[in-house]
Amino acid sequence: MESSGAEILLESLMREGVEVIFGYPGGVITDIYDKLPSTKIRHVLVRHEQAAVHAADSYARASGKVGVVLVTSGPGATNTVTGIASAYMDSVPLVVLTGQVPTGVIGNDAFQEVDIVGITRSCTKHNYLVKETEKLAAIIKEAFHLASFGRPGPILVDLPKDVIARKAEFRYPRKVKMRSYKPTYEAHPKQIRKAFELMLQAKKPVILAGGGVISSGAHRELKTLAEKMRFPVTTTLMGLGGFPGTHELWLGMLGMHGTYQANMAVAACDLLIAIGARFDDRVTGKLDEFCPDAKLIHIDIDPTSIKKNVDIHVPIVGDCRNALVKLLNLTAKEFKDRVRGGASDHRAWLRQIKAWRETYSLKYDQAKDGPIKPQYVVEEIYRLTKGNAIITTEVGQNQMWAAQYYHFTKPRTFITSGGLGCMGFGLPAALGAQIAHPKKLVIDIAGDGSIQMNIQELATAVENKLPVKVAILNNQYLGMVRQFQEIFYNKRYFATSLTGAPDFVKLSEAYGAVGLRAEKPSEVTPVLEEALRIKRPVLIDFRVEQEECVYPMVPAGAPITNMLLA
Ligand SMILES: Cc1ncc(C[n+]2csc(CCOP(=O)(O)OP(=O)(O)O)c2C)c(N)n1
Repeated sequence: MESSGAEILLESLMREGVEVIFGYPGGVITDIYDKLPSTKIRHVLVRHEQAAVHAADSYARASGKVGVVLVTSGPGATNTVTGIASAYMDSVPLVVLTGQVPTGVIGNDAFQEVDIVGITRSCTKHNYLVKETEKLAAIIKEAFHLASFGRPGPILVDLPKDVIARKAEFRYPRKVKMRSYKPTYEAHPKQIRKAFELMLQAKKPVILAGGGVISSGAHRELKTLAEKMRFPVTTTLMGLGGFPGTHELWLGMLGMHGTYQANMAVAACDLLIAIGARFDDRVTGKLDEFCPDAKLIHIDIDPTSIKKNVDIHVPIVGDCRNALVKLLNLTAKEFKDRVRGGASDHRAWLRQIKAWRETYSLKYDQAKDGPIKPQYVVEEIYRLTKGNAIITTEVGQNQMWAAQYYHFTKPRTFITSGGLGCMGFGLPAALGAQIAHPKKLVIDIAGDGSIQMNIQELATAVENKLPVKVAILNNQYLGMVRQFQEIFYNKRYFATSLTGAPDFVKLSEAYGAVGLRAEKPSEVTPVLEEALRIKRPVLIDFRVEQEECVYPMVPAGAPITNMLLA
């Protein structure tokens, strides 16, 4: 029996175990929407396609599954581009399904036609224009495989209207046949041995963990290795949660807004073991002064990521978890006689780190009667949730304060747009995470600028009964840019003041959510407690100190030891 392209698509998605689609309908995909209610797949109707992608992205990060998006052609498709680029930069597995005009009129400037395959070529891991209904099932199978296999990333599948409408035999392939894409999962034993020897010789070692530790599920192995070797650990923004933020070997985050001890340790180390991190400029600062005396080991599933930005002494291509398991096997076998025998004695180094730690680079004063400090709000959120919430963020100071003052101890609990840094991410991301974990507490730590980029998703939260909390650190500025203007442009503030913002409490109520406000330090805790009691979406407007800055701060392009401390 033959099925329509729409039926083939939906059946294929079910075979892939898809439970939820974040989407927005339109003319060319009405056939799919017509059939969607008769499947077991849940559809979440967002209010903007960009939000659909962020929500699916966050669902993927929180659950470890592939996120799925369905949108129409033309404007529906172009609205997804920011979300796709963000997922691409952060290596998140997504399948984005876009509608397309009928194959016969592609290239004719048909109504709502856009070359989305061309547009997204550089920000997808791969993309497809499906020309024949017969090939649809195999392409969907391949898309899901590609999204999560090797280095994860977004895959776009463009679906012309006639391909969706036409009928074909449904045959779902059992296996993916691809000759060209064969990522190396198994880390090479010789390279592992070389890395291990360097680890034994190191007097000043540091481990740098990135998002790859989380996506490969290597956090337990990382902790065991660090503890066995007594190596201090720092992470990138994307790596937060990959190592417990309360551990004695934890240095704090590295980079532009990293801690004093993390930046000093990396600059002075003689061995840096980078695991699933890609040496972004926000992490390295000035490249030629980035750990100049160190040997570098780099473990990454993506060979093109190795040696891209920095020179590496021991490259290890493979899955982070696989490589760490192999390293642990060596330490287990040779641990007693060599590690304990003093081959890896770096006690002086750990003492040095302790001394750096005493600089307390993460500090602020909350005056009793002064304005609310944004850092205090984040610390209170941490204290009241006991570190058990999933935190999403917008972009800017709010994102950095969340990263610095909420101590993440578990993977997949900090969800942020790291590589692209796109404002408007946090609220839709909170929805995606809440759908992945209905019983968990999900909080979006937001800025008053960013939240206005996708605030319409409060409607999605209310409609879908997603009890997310939004904590706006409302400084009435595009704070991070204002901070740049304060420090580097002699306070010449321009286009960063956010006067004319709505009354967030009323706006929240208008959407049918709860709105709360705190204007004094004494109100922070009671308002948060109230928000946590309410089992509905709540938005809290924290009126915080307007000109607070994020410290430490390394000026862009400077070496990471060049920290402004307050
Ligand atoms: C889509 C987008 N546009 C512009 C920027 C540049 N940008 C980075 S941070 C920032 C300010 C963010 O302000 P707000 O959301 O109020 O957060 P705050 O820094 O005050 O916490 C801007 C404009 C961006 N990252 N993303």
